[in-house]
Amino acid sequence: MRVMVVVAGALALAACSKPKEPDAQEQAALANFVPPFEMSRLDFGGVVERRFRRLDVNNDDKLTRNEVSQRLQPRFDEIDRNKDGAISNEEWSAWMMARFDAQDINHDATVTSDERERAHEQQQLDLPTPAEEPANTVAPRN
Ligand SMILES: [Ca+2]
Ligand SMILES: [Ca+2]
Repeated sequence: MRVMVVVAGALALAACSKPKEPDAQEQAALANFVPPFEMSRLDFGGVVERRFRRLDVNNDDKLTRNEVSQRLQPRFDEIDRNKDGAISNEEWSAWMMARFDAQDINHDATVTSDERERAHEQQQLDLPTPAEEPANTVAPRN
């Protein structure tokens, strides 16, 4: 019965839609196709934690100026809220999660391709993604 309904639906659709060739615009869109991006706040929290661990080369649970990337150097003092010259895990998470929330325009705890694109246009910081900080890159510490 279910199959019948599906077949009938497909036939109805086929009857309605006129056959058409993909135009140039459509072909370009296909060629430039980027899979939709979606990152949950929870996933991002893990990414942020793993990046902290990776950047903290000397394992002292804080990031000093020489441990943060070139790109983050100008933001160092902003991230180091208590101005003690080092970024604690809490300061790091608070700042990174605030960046996430700033990009999550509709506040659904997910940053999507559209929101990311908007952030790029506004030249906001590129958020690290799970692909950049996969869960298996950091060996457990003793
Ligand atoms: Ca450190
Ligand atoms: Ca600090």
